[in-house]
Amino acid sequence: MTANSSTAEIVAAMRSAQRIAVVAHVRPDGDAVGSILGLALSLRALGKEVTALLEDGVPENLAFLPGTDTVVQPVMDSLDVDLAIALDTATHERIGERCKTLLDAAPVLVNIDHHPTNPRYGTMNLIDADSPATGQIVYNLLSEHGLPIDDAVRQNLFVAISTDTGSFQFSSTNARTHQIAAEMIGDGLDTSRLAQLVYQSYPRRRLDLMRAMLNEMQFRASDRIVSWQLKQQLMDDISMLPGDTEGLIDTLRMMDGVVSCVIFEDVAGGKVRVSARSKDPRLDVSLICGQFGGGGHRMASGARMRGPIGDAAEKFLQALEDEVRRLD
Ligand SMILES: [Mn+2]
Repeated sequence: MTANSSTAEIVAAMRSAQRIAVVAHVRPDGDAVGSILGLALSLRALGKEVTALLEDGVPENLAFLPGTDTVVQPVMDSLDVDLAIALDTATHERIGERCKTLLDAAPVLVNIDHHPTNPRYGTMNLIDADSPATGQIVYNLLSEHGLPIDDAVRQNLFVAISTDTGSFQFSSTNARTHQIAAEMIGDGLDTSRLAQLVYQSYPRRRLDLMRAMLNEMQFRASDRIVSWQLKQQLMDDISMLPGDTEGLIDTLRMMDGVVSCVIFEDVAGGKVRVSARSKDPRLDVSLICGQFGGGGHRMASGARMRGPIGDAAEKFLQALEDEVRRLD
């Protein structure tokens, strides 16, 4: 596996470029949106022309973040840049088909990510699997090399870190994560306001989803596995929007004794999106997702399976149950 480029080399590439594109993965989450905007706003303050690209645009729940009005979807025919930077994106394909086509012409691709399975598809790579969020890698990069960090940059990177750590609760959270939050608060960031915007500003749809989930969730392996199937019918009934499900799975991990939770979701093309979490470090859900062509982190992974959703769920849960029983 190719080694990481030094952060100095990566910052030098950013400083010498004039036109830069930043991009993250399809179905962007808080870390994806916060990381591209935190970096984009800093580079714009340096005088760079930065295009922030997201195949699927910004989900409604993150639209409050500063700079989201500058994010564009890849509808143009071509994009002339000196440098492209992919953030939080575990495989090259996950930036999305149209984004990939547009950015294939970029002479240099910098790949900054924290997924351990990232195959280092960039010309330059900065993969830090010890960072709980890509936003933490970006903040370190900016602060170590004296790149501009203002309140708008902080808001984006704080939300990136907060969402990917489950509000600083997951085992991936480390001392540096809290140091960064402390630095940001010391510099005047209003984290309570951001927490309210991220975690206490859901639309009614979110609670409708949650109600359905609590009604329909299923337990197995002596209540150590809890799962839910989010079906197309419910999405239609409540007019669900992208982003409505972000973090929903964390409700399933609330119960004592649960070691793994899984949400299955109908997606386009008769496929089923699987999101799996582990609460026990001995249980590596990325291996189970790997059996179905997916991957991710040890404690948080995903996969895409062929539908129908009930069949996919049964296959996945059987494999998961086998692993959970091995913990005995
Ligand atoms: Mn992430």
